[in-house]
Amino acid sequence: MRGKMILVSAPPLWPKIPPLNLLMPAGYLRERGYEVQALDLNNCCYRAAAPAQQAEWLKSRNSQWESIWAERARQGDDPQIGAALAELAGAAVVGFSCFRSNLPVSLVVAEQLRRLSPRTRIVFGGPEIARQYFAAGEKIPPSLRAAADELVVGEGELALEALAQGEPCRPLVLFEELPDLNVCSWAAGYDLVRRADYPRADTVAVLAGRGCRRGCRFCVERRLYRRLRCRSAENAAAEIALHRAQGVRSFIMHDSMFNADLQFLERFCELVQERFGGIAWEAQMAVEPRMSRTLLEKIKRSGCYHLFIGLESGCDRTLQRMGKGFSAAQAGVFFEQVAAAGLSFGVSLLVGFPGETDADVQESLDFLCARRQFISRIEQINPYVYYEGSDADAADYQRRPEILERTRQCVDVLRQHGFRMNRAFINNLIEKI
Ligand code: B12
Ligand code: SF4
Repeated sequence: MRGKMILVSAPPLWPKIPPLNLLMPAGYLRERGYEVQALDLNNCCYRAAAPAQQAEWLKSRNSQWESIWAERARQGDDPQIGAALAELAGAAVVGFSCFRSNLPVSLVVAEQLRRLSPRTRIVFGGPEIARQYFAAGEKIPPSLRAAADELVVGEGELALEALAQGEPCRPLVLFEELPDLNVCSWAAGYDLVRRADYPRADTVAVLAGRGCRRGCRFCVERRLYRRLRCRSAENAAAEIALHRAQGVRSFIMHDSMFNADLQFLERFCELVQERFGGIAWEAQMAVEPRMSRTLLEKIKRSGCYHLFIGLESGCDRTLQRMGKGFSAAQAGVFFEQVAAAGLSFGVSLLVGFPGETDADVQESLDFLCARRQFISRIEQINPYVYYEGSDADAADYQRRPEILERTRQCVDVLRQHGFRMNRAFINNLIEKI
C-alpha cells in the first residue's frame, strides 16, 4: 500500500470512551508496522457540540438525531466533517466503521470522499455491514454496492492487513477471523487517540474474547464470530497493565459473554488480584450454573463492581423457545450464589419473544418477584426485536402494540415490587417514535 490507512467512526455513536471498533484493528496493524491512523469523527463532533446536543448522543435508537447528522453531512457545512474530509482525502485507504446509528453519515462522507479523492480506496466494515449482509440474503446489499470498494463482514484485522500489504480490494470479504487472539497486545491503538478527549477519561474497554458458546435464537453473536476465541489471561492482564500505567482506573469488558471460558475467567481474576491488588471492572455474563462459589468470590476480590446478566425470562417455556441453555430453577440458584459472593448485578429481560403467552409473562414476573432479595436491579427491559442473521423467524416478529403494552405492564409490576431500573434502559432497543 502506498500511503496511509485511516480508520474512521462517523457520528452518532456512544461517545463515552475510546472506540474499540477502531482501536483493536488499528492496534493490530500498528504492532505489525503498518502506517495507520484512527479518526474518531464521532468524538470530534461530540466535543464540539453544546451540552443539550451532547445529551442526544446518549439516547439509543435515536433515529431523529441520526437523520439530523446525515443531513448536516449532506449540506457540507459542518466544520468537523469538513476537516475530517480534508484529512481523509490524503489517505490511500479509508475504512469506515459502521454501526446502525452512523451508517447514514458514513455513506454521505464516503460519497463526498469519492468525489474529492477518487484514488482513495474506501472500505466499509463493522457490525452494521454484517446486519446489512444478512438482511440482503447473504449478498452484497444493493444499497451499499456503490458506496465502498470493499465490504468486510465480520472481523476486520486480516482484511485490513491484506489491504495494508497492497493487495487489491475485494468486493466482499466474509468472516476472515484471526485464529489466535494472543498474537497482539491490543493496546497499540491507544496512541492514536487522546484519552482525555473522552467523557470517561479514566475508563477503557477491553475485549478478552470474540464469539459465544451459546446460541440464543434472538442473538447474532454466533453468526458474527464463527469461532469462539479467548485471549489468555496473561495477554489480557498485560493489556490492563499498559492502560494502568497510563492512568486508566476502570475497565469495561466488552465481551458478549465474559464467562464463556471459565478457565480464562478464573486465571484472569487471580492474575488481576496478584498483579494489581484488584481493578475496577464490569462485564456481561450469561447464567452459568457451572460457576463455583470459589470462582464467584475470586471475581469479587479481583474488583468486579457490576455484572450485567442475560436472563431475558424467568419462564422455562420462554427460555426454551429462546434457546437460552438454562432453566429458571438454575437461574434462581445462580443469582443466589452471585448475590452471596457480594457481587452487584442486574438482569436483562425481553418481552414478547414469538410464542410467549400472557401466562408465560406472569410466570416470569413471579420468578423475579420471588427472588427480589437477590436480584436488585433490572438492567434492561425491552420488547423482542428481530435481528437479521439471528435464528429467530423474521416472519414471527411484528412490533405489535400489545407487546409494547405488555412491556409497560411488566415495568409497572417490577417497579411496584421495588426493583431498581434506569429509565434509559427501558425500551432502549427499539426506535424512538
Ligand atoms: C458495547 C456494545 C454496545 C455499546 C457501545 C457500542 C460501542 N461502539 O462501543 C452500546 C450499549 C451503546 C451498544 C448499542 C447497540 N448495540 Co451493541 N454491542 C456492544 C458489544 C457488547 C461490544 C462492542 C465492542 O466494543 N466490540 C469489540 C470491537 C472490536 O468489535 P467491533 O466493533 O464489532 O469491531 C470489529 C468488527 O466489527 C470489525 N470492524 C469494525 N469496524 C470496522 C471498520 C472496517 C473498515 C473494517 C474492515 C472492519 C471493522 O473489526 C473489528 C475487530 O475485528 C457488542 C458485542 C461484541 N462483543 O462485539 C454489541 C453489538 C455490536 N451491539 C449490537 C447491537 C444490535 C446494538 C444496538 C443496535 C442495539 C439496539 N437495538 O439498540 C445498539 C446500537 C448501536 C449503534 N450505535 O448503532 C450487536 C450488533 C449486531 C448487528 N450485526 O447488528 C452486537 C454484536 C451484540 C449482539 N451480539 O447482538 N452496543
Ligand atoms: S445472548 Fe449472550 S449468551 Fe446468548 S448467544 Fe448472544 S452473546 Fe451468547
